[in-house]
Amino acid sequence: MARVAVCPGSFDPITLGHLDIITRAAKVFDELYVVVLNNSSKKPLFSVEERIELIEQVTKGIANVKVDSFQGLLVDYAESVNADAIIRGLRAVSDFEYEMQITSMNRVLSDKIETFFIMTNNQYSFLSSSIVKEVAKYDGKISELVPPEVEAALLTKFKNEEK
Ligand code: COD
Repeated sequence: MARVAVCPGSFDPITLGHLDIITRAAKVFDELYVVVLNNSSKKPLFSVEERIELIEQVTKGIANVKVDSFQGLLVDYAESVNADAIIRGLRAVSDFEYEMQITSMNRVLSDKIETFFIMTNNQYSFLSSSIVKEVAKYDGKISELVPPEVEAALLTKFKNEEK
């Protein structure tokens, strides 16, 4: 039986830290759905369509990854694709409390899906979409933080915002 996992996030935009988690999870599961969801505590810079396009571009070399979006609860999406697992990344102790809260909530909502955590690669332990946006906004160097497609999209976004 095929093992299916969902890797959910805001991905605003996708970073090398996200891509590392996706690449590693895709080696363990037969199918991996990378899904853009709404995090009500964040105001996104990129539209859902833009985020999906960037994820598709940077994961095109990973055959078992599918990219999608969903308006609603993560567990409802996970059940709709018959997922066995939710994959989340952990960077530091500071992630733990939030991750524990959403994992516990998801378990209350559905007891069919297990959440698995993949520890960040040390190289990306400081990396977040918010930090990347902050650096890009003030013309800092982001080429070691995001794939080239994302770097280009960020440059265009902030150039257009200046106009
Ligand atoms: N290294 C390793 N992992 C990383 C790194 C890095 N450098 N950067 C990010 N990650 C991990 C994060 O820890 C996370 O696991 C994943 O990558 C995605 O990160 P983000 O920041 O893009 O996504 P979040 O945390 O904003 O996603 C939150 C959701 C959108 C999944 C959540 O809000 C949600 O499930 N929303 C739908 C509504 C719902 O179901 N709510 C009930 C549960 S609270």
